[in-house]
Order: sequence, then structure tokens, then C-alpha cells
Amino acid sequence: MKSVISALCAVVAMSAFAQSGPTFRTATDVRDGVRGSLVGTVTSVMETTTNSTIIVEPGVQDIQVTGTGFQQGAVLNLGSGITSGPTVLIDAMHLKATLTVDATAALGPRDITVTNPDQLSGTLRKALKVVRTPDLNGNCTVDGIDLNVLARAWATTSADPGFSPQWDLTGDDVVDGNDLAVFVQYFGRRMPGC
Ligand SMILES: [Ca+2]
Repeated sequence: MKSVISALCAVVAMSAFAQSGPTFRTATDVRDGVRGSLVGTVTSVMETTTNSTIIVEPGVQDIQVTGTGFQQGAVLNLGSGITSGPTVLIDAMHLKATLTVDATAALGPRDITVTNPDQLSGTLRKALKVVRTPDLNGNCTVDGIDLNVLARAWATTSADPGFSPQWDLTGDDVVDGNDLAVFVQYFGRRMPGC
């Protein structure tokens, strides 16, 4: 009987620490012998100019991260080609930071990891999506001239002669509605950091 009770206690204890979705690791939180006191999550990330999950390369863009358990001095990691400036702690549920996306950053979804000063960290998978800049003529504003370029490139693919990867904002080798969806996020705007 004793072993059954022990097993039950273990299951209950494991359940108490089980989290759905991205979580801060609790296994390494052994400060003061207390586990789980700083458990938290990263629930969403937003680029604050467009209120979207799109970030452009190359570009300098501000993001806000939402979750729980954030601490002053938390550090962000978004993988190769993206660097984050120091985070600004708004409160335990919100962080702000400025990202610099290199011209060579890989396109596509990016995970974000928030690491607190005590090394507890949480990750949200596919939090942001890196795309090519919709400022196709490089004058820092996304306007009708850029739209004209996109329209002329419409429905072309990487197999077409004269195809320019610059037109394919999403990097999936075709210029289509997915690229237009990216474009409209920035239409009429000055590119941040440009
Ligand atoms: Ca595309």
C-alpha cells in the first residue's frame, strides 16, 4: 500500500508541474530548494508597428513579448541572423525589445526564447515570421511604386526567366497572395529603422 501511495504522490507532483504549451523550465529552479515558484510562459510576440507577427529582413523593429514570469534583465534569443537589444520590462507579463534582422537572416518562422537572469527560460515556437522587406525600391516607404513592382511580378515563380527573389517576400518561390498579405501590413508606412 505504501508503494502505491508513493506512486500516486509522484503522479500528483508531476501533474502539478506539467504545463501545456511553452513553459519556463522548472527542473533547474532549485533556489531555496523550492521548485516551480517562477514557472511561466511565453504566449505571444507582436511587432509593434504593424501589430503582426511579421518581421522583415533587413530591418530594425520593435517587438512586445507577452507571457508570465518575466524578470528585469531577461534576454531574448531568436536564432541566427537576428539580434535583440536589451529588453525593457513593462511588467512580469510584458517585455519590449528592439530587434535587428540581418540581410542574410533565413526567411520563415522563428522561435523566441526568453531567458531570465536566473537562467530560467521559456520558448514559444514559430513566434515570428521573417520575410523580405516590402520596400522593393529601397526608399524607406512602402507605397504605390512598390505595389506596381509586386503587381508586375504577380504569379511569377523562381522557375521563370528574370525572376527576382526580391519580389518573393515570403521566400516560397512564388509571388502570390501570401506576399500581398505581407505587403499590405506595411503599405503606406515608412519602414521602421530605415
Ligand atoms: Ca511568396
